[in-house]
Amino acid sequence: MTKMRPIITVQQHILDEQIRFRGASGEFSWLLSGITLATKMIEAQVRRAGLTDLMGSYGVVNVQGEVQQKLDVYANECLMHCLSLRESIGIIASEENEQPVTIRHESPKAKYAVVFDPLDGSSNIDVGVSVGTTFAIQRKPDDKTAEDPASWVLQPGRKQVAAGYVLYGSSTILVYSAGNGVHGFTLDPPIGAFVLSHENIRMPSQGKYYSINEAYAAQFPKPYQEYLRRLRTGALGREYSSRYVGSMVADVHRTLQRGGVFLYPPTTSNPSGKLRLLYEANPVAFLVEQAGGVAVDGSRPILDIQPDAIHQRTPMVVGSAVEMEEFARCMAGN
Ligand code: P6P
Repeated sequence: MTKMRPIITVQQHILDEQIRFRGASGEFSWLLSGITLATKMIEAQVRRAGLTDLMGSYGVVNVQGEVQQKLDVYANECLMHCLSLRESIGIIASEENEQPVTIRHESPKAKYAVVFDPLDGSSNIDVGVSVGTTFAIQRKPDDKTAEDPASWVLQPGRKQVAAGYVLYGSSTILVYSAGNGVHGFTLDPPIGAFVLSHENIRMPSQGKYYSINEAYAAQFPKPYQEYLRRLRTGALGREYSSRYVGSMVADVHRTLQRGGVFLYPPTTSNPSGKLRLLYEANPVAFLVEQAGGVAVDGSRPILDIQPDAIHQRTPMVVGSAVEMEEFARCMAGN
C-alpha cells in the first residue's frame, strides 16, 4: 500500500497554532475559514474567467481611480459575504471600498478587523497571468480610540495578528503567518481543501532574481538607480536575472521562496509608490520578516509605519538579507 502523505489542512494547522495563539477559543480558525471559503469561491471563477461573463471591466472606476474588473467586484462580494458571517469580525476594509465597512462594531464578540485586496493584479486576468488576494488581520484597539472604526485598521503592520495571500497561479496557494513562521497550503481541487505543502518557508540569504518595472527606471530616485547598477554588474558577487510578472503576489511569492529582491520605488507619477500600505505592503512585509527577509519603504521597516489613511500608498522594497544590506548601503550613499 502506498504510504499516504499526511494531509494537514489549513484549519487543522491553525488549530495546532492557536494553542499558542491568544483567544484559543477556535475563533481565529473560524475567522480564517471565512477567508479560505471566499478564496475558493474566487478561485473557481478565476480558473474559468474566459468561459463566463466575468471577464473584462465592470465599467466602474473604483476608489483607486482604477477601472474595476468584473472579477474584482465578484471577489470583493465573496470576501465581504463570507467574513460578515464571522462574529469575531467588527470591521472590514477593502481596496474596493472607499470607507471601512462596519460589520458589528459594538458587539462584545467583535475583536478583529480584516483588511484585504480582493483581487490584486486583476487587469492581468484577461491575458491569463497569475493574480492574488492579500489580507491582514488586526485586533480591535483596547482603548477609547476603538469607538472610531477606522482606528481598528489604521494600526502599524507590526501589530498585525496574522496576514497572508492567496496566489491564483499554476496552482492555488494560500501563504499565511500568525507570527510563528510562514506556511503555504496548496488547494487540492478533488477534496476542495488547502493542504499544507510549504511548511515554514524561509528566504535564502541571497537570491538570483531582481524584480522591478524597468520601464520607469529614469523616474527612480538616484540611490535606486545605483542599486540596480550594482545588481546588473555583479557587485553583489553574483549575476542576477530579472523577473517581473507585474502582479505583486506572484512576484512576492517567487521572492519569498527563491530570495532576491522585489521593488516598487517612488516614481514621478507615483511619488509615494503605487502599492497600498494596509492591504498590500503590510501583509507582504509581515510574511517577509517572518521568513527571515527584510521589508522597507526605502528608509524604514514597512511594519513600523503608522498609517493615517486607509488607502495610502508606500514604496516597497522586500528581499533577502544580502540584497537588502546592499540596498541600505545605496540609500545611505555608500
Ligand atoms: P506596474 C497590479 O496592478 C499592481 O497593483 C501590483 O499587483 C503590481 O505589482 C503592480 O500593480 C504593477 O504595477 O506599474 O509595474 O504595472
